[in-house]
Amino acid sequence: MSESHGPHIPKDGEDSIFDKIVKREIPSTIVYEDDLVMAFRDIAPKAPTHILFIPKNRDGLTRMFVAEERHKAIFGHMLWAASEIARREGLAEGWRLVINDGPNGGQIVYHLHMHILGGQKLGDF
Ligand code: IU
Repeated sequence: MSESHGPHIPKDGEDSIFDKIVKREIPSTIVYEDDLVMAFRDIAPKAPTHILFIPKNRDGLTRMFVAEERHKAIFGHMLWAASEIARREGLAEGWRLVINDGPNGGQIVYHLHMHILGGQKLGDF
């Protein structure tokens, strides 16, 4: 990470950090990929299993708050992908799906993504 602090907000027409991961310009440990989504291990894991997954085509989805009608299908697909990734990771004991949205939600990277957290009993919040 070049700038580890502060939000990573791609400018119009520029790649986000996660776009660069999709293009394999930044290395990552990919755990799942299909036509629409890519999942990879978080570089600073907050649980034994910590996976991020993203729409490969950001299509304006910097954050959940700006979602439009046309994004309904990708949200449905991402929830299905979450269940598939959880099964592949052996998270039968339970896990958590998290979306941090906007400054108060603690969002750092402005390319919509979901976190899968598991591998231990997770704390209350
Ligand atoms: P957030 O939901 O925007 O707060 O989460 C961003 C996550 O992306 C955070 O857990 C980082 O550790 C993670 N991450 C990463 O895995 N690889 C990167 O190059 C960058 C952030 I920048």
